[in-house]
Amino acid sequence: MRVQPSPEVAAALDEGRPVVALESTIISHGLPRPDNLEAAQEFEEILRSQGVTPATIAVLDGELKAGLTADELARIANEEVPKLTVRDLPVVLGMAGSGATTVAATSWIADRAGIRVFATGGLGGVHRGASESFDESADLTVLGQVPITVVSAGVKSILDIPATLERLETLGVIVLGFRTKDFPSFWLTSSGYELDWRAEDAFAVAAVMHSRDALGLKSGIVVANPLPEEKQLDPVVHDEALERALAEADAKGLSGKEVTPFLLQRIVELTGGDSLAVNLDIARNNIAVAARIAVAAAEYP
Ligand code: PSU
Ligand code: MN
Repeated sequence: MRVQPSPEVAAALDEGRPVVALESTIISHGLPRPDNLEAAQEFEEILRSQGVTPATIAVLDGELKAGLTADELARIANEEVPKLTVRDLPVVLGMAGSGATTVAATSWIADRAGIRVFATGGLGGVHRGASESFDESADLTVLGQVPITVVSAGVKSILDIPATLERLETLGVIVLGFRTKDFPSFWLTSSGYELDWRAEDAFAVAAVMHSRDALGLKSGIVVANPLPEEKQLDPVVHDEALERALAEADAKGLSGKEVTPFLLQRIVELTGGDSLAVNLDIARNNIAVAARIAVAAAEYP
């Protein structure tokens, strides 16, 4: 099954120009309407302004898309589409259906299209209580298998952060703090958990990508890129909203795909929209760093 790159993405890949993949679940499930469409357009614009071609990834009418038209982007933002991880792809393609791709599915499709760098907000990970529920995002296992570089602000504090870091280690995923050894927790600059490695700039990340390839490893690289402290969510507001949202998810007995979107939406409501503004800043910040990494990787000797 071939990926259908847009003409713009196909030309950039052919000419060896930098391309950055963007996921679509953040548009369909991660951000509320109508801000989501505007955000999706802005994300692409940030890349273009740095001379990088955006490739927003989704499945539309049974085709794997890398690079969407304006109408296609609007479909992802406005239609009720399912959230797709890798195991859903054969099913949706077999039924000629459509859907938005998670970090896992976006990584898989981007790699098949020949795209090496991907920007998102936060990764999925090990949920709290996973030793009972077994709820661990397929983002982790897929990043152990796909040589993509994904820039994220760590994982959300809705997850079990130390367990997520342990699983990334087991799965062989390379984790680099971007100018820090302090793993971020999405809305907050620091999770308090220390990483083994930091990269000082985009060229350092490109050098790691190069040596990963030279070693014949297929593992992904997570570039953990924190927001500056002055832009983080107020930690007191954060802790209160988080506690309530987690208790509500528990009381509702949510499971599977529903858990992450429910928690994200409730935290936006409980913080009076503050978490949403921070979420958008995080995505912008990660996209800007991903652009620099894609440029460095394209120029790497
Ligand atoms: N984290 C965010 N925003 C999101 C998601 C995660 O900050 O929108 C989405 C991503 O698409 C991620 C997915 O890949 O949730 C993980 O879902 P699950 O936990 O069901 O695997
Ligand atoms: Mn899950």
